[in-house]
Order: sequence, then structure tokens, then C-alpha cells
Amino acid sequence: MSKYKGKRVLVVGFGLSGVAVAKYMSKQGAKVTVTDAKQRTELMDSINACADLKIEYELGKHNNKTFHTAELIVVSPGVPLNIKPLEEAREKNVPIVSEIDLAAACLNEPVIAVTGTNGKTTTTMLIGEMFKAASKPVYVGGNIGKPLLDYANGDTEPKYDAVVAELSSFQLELSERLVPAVAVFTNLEEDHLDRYPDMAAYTAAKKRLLSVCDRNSYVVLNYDCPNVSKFAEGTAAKLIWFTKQDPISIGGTFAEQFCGAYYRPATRQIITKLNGKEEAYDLTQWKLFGEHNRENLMAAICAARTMGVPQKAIQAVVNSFKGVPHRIEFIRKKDGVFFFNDSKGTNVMSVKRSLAAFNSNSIILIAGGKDKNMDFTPLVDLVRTKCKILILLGEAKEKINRAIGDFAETYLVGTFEEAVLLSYQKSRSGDIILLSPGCSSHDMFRNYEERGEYFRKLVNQL
Ligand code: UMA
Repeated sequence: MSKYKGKRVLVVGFGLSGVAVAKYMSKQGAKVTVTDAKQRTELMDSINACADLKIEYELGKHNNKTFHTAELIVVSPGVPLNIKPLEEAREKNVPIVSEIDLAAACLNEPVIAVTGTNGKTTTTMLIGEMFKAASKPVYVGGNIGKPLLDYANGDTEPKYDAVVAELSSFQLELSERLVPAVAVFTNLEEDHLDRYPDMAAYTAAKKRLLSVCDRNSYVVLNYDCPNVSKFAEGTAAKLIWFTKQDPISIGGTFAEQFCGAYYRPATRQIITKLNGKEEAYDLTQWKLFGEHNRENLMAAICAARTMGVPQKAIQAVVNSFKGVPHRIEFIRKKDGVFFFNDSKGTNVMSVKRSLAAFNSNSIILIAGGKDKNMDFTPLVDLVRTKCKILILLGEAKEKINRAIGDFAETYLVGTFEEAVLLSYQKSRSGDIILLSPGCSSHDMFRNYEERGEYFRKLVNQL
């Protein structure tokens, strides 16, 4: 019998995670109440997805009493843990868990967990594709847009060779039970400073994934990211590195004992040294832009190869992978102008990487959205050298303008439609129009996918 049978379970937040938890808990026989700060009319997709379940709803606001009287609270990642009703429930010793920990208790396979500020989704997808290319069944979920708990929501017992989980800092804040076979840290840069008081608090959330790794886990670390490379100190896990430098040029014991992957530009190859064996992956058919995507690929190769995916299957994915939607996604060429959708560029470092990926000095950058308390000045040099025009919109437009507006011709606009139209009117053949907002989408859209899809639609209508 399920330990949740008959228990009063409160699900906080009714987006993708909340729906997965409500379905899971109903199946376990729990008495499920769902609460969401949004009104019923805004939550119809979720309500319809759970139409056949017996659920109590408290929508439009959170009722403190329901939090106090619950026997278990499951919180969605987007709900800050310091909201008053949750703090009060904690004082009353009501257990509060994450969807990730509920999923962790159900998983039977080795887990490859991927976290970091940028590159998580590309790396996660690459690893998943590598397993599939080797005909190894794999479940891919988490922050990638498919709740990890949906693993347990199917009708049959799931059977996979591995689970690949993309995990955000929000998801890691409450997670304790998911012990990965391989943990990948792509990088760690400024983000989400609207939720965390400072970079240290954000780092601490990410580092929770490292703290659960034991001597049986492999940890894949980005040597070139100082915030990540220092995670090597004090961990019992087995270390695997990826770096854009030849380890010989780094020297010392790092070169002598090197275990991981590096890029060799002269031959356009990724070289791996794993389990004492050297292998080379040819990148001549690799289609993704930029150094950052090579880093994601190195991280993915390290994880997949460590988990026994054959070299041949990995090379097949290197040759065929087309990239992730909304990540420097090419949309169309019109009148010699190239349009790219980078709606998933939701922080400053992500925009920096996208600009750096283009070998052009005539980029028309469309940026702005909901500010996450970020500093935009790190973009100054790239804007000066690569951008011809800046088109700024959303809540953060004035702030971005103050930080970088002096370094390119700049326009502040009111709507998304205006931004796209103006970018096109101002463009000339050979220009690149890049939507890379550097902000979250929540001032105008439900999520970055909706923003990217709308951009794609407007561009295709031009
Ligand atoms: N809500 C409340 N009370 C609050 C705050 C929010 O009720 O105080 C409600 C909102 O009104 C909303 C619901 O909570 O209806 C949304 O919950 P959520 O933000 O956790 O969104 P989900 O749809 O459940 O999606 C979440 C992840 N979202 C976030 O972490 C913000 C998705 O990551 C993830 O794909 C999904 O679970 C499945 O695992 C998206 C994301 O933006 C892609 N992630 C951030 C990022 O990548 O930067 C971290």
C-alpha cells in the first residue's frame, strides 16, 4: 500500500510540475488539494489535464490554514520557498518536498543529472539522443519541460537504461534524495538574482547536487569556469573534466592525470581520455554555433561515454544533432537578412555567448523582458563590436538601455510586434536579427517557448 494513501497532500503551484504531482498523488490514493495564486481562468490547461481526478482546488490565493493542516506539501520549482504560508507550515513541522524528490523515490535506473546556468537543455538533449542512437531506452525529463515525476505517471512500470534529468537551482533547493550516477555542471554564472539574495545563495542551491554525490558518482566539471572548477575541492566523487584547452598546455598533475574531454581546433576534434583510453570525435559535421555548444557537447560525451554509450552512437549524434528550439535557432533568410530565435537566452551570460557565436559586426539585437536583477554591463564589449542596432522592450528596457544603449544605435519599443517590424525595417542584406532577451519572458508571455514561438510566427509573416 502506498504511504501516501489517505494523506492530506497540498500541491503548491499548478503548472507542469503541479499537474504531474496531482496525478501522481491521486494515483497513490492521497487526498489532493491544489493551490495556485492564479485565478481558475488562467489555469484551464492544468485543470483540464486533471479533469478526471478528484481534487480540491484553492485558486486565486493561498490559504494559510490549508498549509498548516496538510500532512505533506509538494512545492513547484517556481514557487519561492520563503512565501509566508510555506514559512508558517515549516514552523509547524509540516514536511515540504519537491517534485524531484518524489520522482527520485520512484527511479530505478542510474540518473545522469545535468545542471548549470546555461547549456543545460542542449547537454541534456544531447545525452538523451546519444542513448537513443545506441538503442538504449532513456527517460529525459526535469527542467527541460517534462516533469521528472511523469516517469511514474505512465500506465506501465517504466523500464529504461538510464534517466537524464535537467535540474534547475529551483528544483535543487529542496532536493535531497536524487543521488546521480553522473552529475554534470555545465557552468555557473549570474542568474535568478530576483529569487536569490546574491550569487553565493544561487551557487549554494546548485551545489546541493554535488553534496549528494558520493565516491560512486562521477562529476563532470567545466575546467574553464572558475565557479564550477572549484567544486572539485572536497568532493569524494570521481572527477571528469571538459575544457577548451589542451591539458598539456595547463600542465602539472592535471595534464598527467587528465580524465575527460578537450577540444583540438587544429583537427576539429574532441579528444576524450576516459578510463585511460583515448578517443577522437570528429566535428566536421557538427552544426551548432559557438564555443559554448562545443562545451555542451564535451560535457554530454563525457557523461554518455561514462555510462557505456558506444563511441559510434555518440559520433552519429555529433553528425546529426540539429540543436534545441529557441537556442540560437535559425528561422529564415529574408532579403539577405538572417533571423535567429534565442528566446531561451534568459540571462546576461547567455546573450554574451550568443553574440560571441556570430562572426558578424552587423547584428540587430532584440533584448529585454522581465528583469532578474541582473547586471547588463558585461555585454558592453560585444555590443560595441558586434551590434549595429539594439531594440529594447519589456520591463527591463530602460535598465538595459542605461547599461549598453550608448554602444549601438538603440530604440526602445512598446510591443513585441513593433520590435520585430522595426528590426526588419532597419536591416540590410547580410545583417543578423537576433532575439536574445537576457531576461525572463514573464512580463509578456507564459514562458520562453511561447515568446520564441511568437517571434518565429512574426518573422515568418514578414
Ligand atoms: N505560483 C503560486 N504561488 C507562488 C508562485 C507561483 O501559486 O508564490 C504558481 C504560478 O501561479 C504558476 C505555477 O506556480 O501557476 C507555476 O509553477 P512553476 O513556475 O514551477 O512552473 P511549472 O509549469 O511547474 O514548470 C516548472 C519549471 N518552471 C520553473 O522553474 C519556473 C519548468 O522550467 C520545468 O520545465 C517544469 O517545472 C517541469 O519540470 C522552466 C523554467 O523556466 C523551463 N525554468 C527556469 C530556468 O530554466 O531558468 C528555472
